[in-house]
Amino acid sequence: MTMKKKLRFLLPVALLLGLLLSGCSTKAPEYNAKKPLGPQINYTITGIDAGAGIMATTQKALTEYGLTKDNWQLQTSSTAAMTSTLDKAIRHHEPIVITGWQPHWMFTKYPIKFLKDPKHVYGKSENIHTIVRKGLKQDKPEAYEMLDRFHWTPTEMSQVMIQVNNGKDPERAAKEWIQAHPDQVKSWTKGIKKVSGHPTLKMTYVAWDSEIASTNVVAEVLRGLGYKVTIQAMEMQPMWASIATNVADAQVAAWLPTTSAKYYHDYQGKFVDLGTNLKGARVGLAVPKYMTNINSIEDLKNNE
Ligand code: PBE
Repeated sequence: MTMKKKLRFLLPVALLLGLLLSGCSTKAPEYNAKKPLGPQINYTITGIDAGAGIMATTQKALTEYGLTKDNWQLQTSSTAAMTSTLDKAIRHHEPIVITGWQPHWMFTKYPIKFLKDPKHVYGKSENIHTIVRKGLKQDKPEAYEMLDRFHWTPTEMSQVMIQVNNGKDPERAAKEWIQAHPDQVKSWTKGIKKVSGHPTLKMTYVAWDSEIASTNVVAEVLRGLGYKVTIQAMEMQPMWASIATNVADAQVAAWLPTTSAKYYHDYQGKFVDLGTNLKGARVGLAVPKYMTNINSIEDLKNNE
């Protein structure tokens, strides 16, 4: 084939391919503040894993704000799937409503805002608690003392989370954070005797970014005290059960008083609550800031 002939053949093929491809990319329309929001997103809130407290609370919010009447629904997925859907929506300026919480890097990485919750369905304020098994104080007093003292700020937790989100191994990220914050770590361990013989200590957690960060930091500090610490990721219900049945020693993943309320009550009396390890967490619904006319959960309603 001559060059000319080749072109005569290839050009229509390329054109056809181009047409086909552009037809395939079903680009959703950009957010339109002048139109009702519901139909633009099929009345769907993008959620995370079914076991998360935020999912149960969001179901409750749908009922309490009268959104189920409009057929609003909550889609189950995972944190990773939700943040990648959010990423895509933001790149294309599309409307989206997600289940959001802080501390989390989604609020640093993306221009998003919490929706006001005038009925306080998600609670007024949320803290993270440390929960240990009964008898830990007698069996492993040094570990108990450290766990009791452990506390940090949302900013500090975010420092570890960002590193892990950037691809760093969580144990490495925890070690580096500990090295960079010797005074903070000293306040959790000062005066506690190192234990001998490498006694084991088991922590359980749910693999949310916040809990990956806190659990790894606490595990590393306890290793520094001489414990042979294992950490095991699981769903929320087995995590609470593991402490209640003495299979595990501690977890630092109890978002309270609202998000983990169900398990806190189900297992009441079968664990020891060591109180807050992080103050000022927040849970709710969130949208991109370019959705300027949507500022409260109430705004999802009645806007047709
Ligand atoms: N979260 C993060 C969890 C707790 C930690 C808000 C996704 C939840 O149970 O919903």
